[in-house]
Amino acid sequence: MVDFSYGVITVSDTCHRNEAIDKSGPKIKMLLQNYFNAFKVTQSTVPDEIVEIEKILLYYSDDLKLNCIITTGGTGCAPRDVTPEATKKVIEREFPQLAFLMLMEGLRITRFAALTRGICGIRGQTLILNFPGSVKACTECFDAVRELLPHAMELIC
Ligand code: MTE
Ligand code: CU1
Repeated sequence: MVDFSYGVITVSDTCHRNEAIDKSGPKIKMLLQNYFNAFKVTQSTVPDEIVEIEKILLYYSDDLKLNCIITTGGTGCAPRDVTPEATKKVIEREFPQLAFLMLMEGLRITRFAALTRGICGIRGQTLILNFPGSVKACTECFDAVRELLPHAMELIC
């Protein structure tokens, strides 16, 4: 398998301030390592601020040129949930089918899956996916897309 590079961004005010322990970021990293033998996983935690999220997405895609970025958190409907808005600013091509697939699979498990507004898209050679913030939800989202991620990354670059 081609050696793809990944970025995992935890979007959370409390994790950024060290008031909560980030469990979802490490979980996604572990899933990437387990399923894709991913060696290159770059991780960051940023607060729920559009500018901060946008900055790290641009850095990961334009500077580090990672093949795939997965964000976790900030996708709900609370006032500070702005990850989809930040993602919308950086993507050049929308990829709503991936978000749709995650929603469809999520709905088989819980109706609460409809409470995420996460989006997916492509910037340059980087695929960007928004996952919800809980370990349960992001594991379910990963399971929904993992089979087709390598092929999608192959096509993008
Ligand atoms: N998606 C799946 N597959 N499984 C879940 O349990 N939880 C939902 C939703 N998406 C859930 C899910 C809930 S309860 C919320 S509030 C939203 O994700 C938003 O999460 P976030 O704001 O932490 O990103
Ligand atoms: Cu919720």
